[in-house]
Parts: sequence; structure tokens; C-alpha cells
Amino acid sequence: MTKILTLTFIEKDKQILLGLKKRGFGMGKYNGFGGKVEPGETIEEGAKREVFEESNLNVDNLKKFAVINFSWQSKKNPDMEVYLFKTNNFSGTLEESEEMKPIWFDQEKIPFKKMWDGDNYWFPYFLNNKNFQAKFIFDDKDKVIDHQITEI
Ligand code: 6OG
Repeated sequence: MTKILTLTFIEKDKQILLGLKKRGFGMGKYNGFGGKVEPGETIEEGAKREVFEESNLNVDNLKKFAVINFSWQSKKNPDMEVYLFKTNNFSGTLEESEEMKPIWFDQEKIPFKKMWDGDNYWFPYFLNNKNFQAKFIFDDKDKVIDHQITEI
């Protein structure tokens, strides 16, 4: 069964808010904020809830810019369908959570070496304001072994 997840990026001027994941899936990597969509909530509601839980910020005017399917050749993780949102509309006080340590990065200084391998491929589309659909297949060491990105 495919898991439905969200991933939200908050933008301010030429900066992007990323969080260092402190536990669980993707621990030690920087990423946007997100997680599983819960029964009874829309994908967008799930996205907002996850941002609040992980950063203490309230976000609005989320713009969906991509859907990415992630899978692992060995099936060591479930297949995932991730809905990616961006917004520059946020309020509240940024706070570290048990799950995430948030840090603003300049667009030119995204820490790709400490991020998911797939991000190397699709982040340029995001930074250039392209909407896209993508698929990634990873090996057991979480390296991309196949991918496909289509602008939409
Ligand atoms: P929790 O399991 O912590 O949600 N996610 C990925 N993000 C990137 N950049 N690359 C991937 O490549 C990812 N796979 C999953 C979706 C996991 C969070 O991590 C994202 C969710 O926001 C494999 O609840």
C-alpha cells in the first residue's frame, strides 16, 4: 500500500526553511516539513498540521508544486506518494521541536550533502519555480538508481 505524505517548504526572500530531522525516517537529513496525512483530513490540512507540529509556525496559501513517488528496489520502505507545497505566508514563532531543528538557508546554500539523494535531482525544478511530477527508485543505501521528472 502506498503511503500518502506531505512535504512543505517555507520561503522568505531568497531563503528556504529546512529542518534537521532529529528522529525516525530520514534522521540526520535536512528536509522540508511534513508527514503522513491522517484519516479525515485533506492533504492540505495534513500539510499545515505537520508544519505546525514540527516548527510551531502557522502556514497558509500553500501552493502545490509537485507530486513525487518514492520507492525502494528492495521494498525496505513502503512506496510513498509525497505532495509538495510551498508558501511564503507564515506566522508565529519558529521553534525547534522534538522532530525537527529548523534553519533558514540561502537558496544558493542548500545543504544537498545532508539531504535525500533524490533532492539533488528535483530541487533545481523547485528553485526555478517549475511544477513537476517525478518518480525515484532507491537502492538499499538510499542512492537513486532510477528517476523520471516531468514538468507539468
Ligand atoms: P514521517 O515519516 O517523518 O514523514 N520524504 C522525503 N523527502 C525527501 N526530500 N526525499 C525523500 O526521498 C523522502 N521520502 C519521504 C515525506 C517523512 C517525511 O519525509 C518526506 C515526509 O515529509 C526518499 O512522518
